[in-house]
Amino acid sequence: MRRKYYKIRSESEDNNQTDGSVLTKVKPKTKKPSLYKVLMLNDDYTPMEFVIEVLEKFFGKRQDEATQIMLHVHQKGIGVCGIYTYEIAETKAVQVTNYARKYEHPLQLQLEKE
Ligand code: TYC
Repeated sequence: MRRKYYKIRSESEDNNQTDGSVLTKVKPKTKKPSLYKVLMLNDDYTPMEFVIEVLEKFFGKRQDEATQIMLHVHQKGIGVCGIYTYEIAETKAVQVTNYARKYEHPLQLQLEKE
């Protein structure tokens, strides 16, 4: 949850409250960046062990988490590896794709805006 901040203005700046002061909503100057899901797609050829390794290496998952995500993707066809800002999500997808191709696996990833 984002907090709203209020600036207390003097009577000379505006007039509203009985004591002469005024509460003015202050707009946050920064915007939260949009987030993107990195999705992993199932295929018939990439070894399960390789997918688990990728989830550990590139997405910082522990072995038990990585195994769960891999099995979810294997059974449902698609699953979330992580959620990041665009640049990071894109970089991870490219790095994993390159790593998979190096070992000649057809593993595919997609980005989806949250
Ligand atoms: N379906 C693959 C197999 O049976 C395993 C796999 C899981 C592949 C997840 C890709 O994103 C994937 N070897």
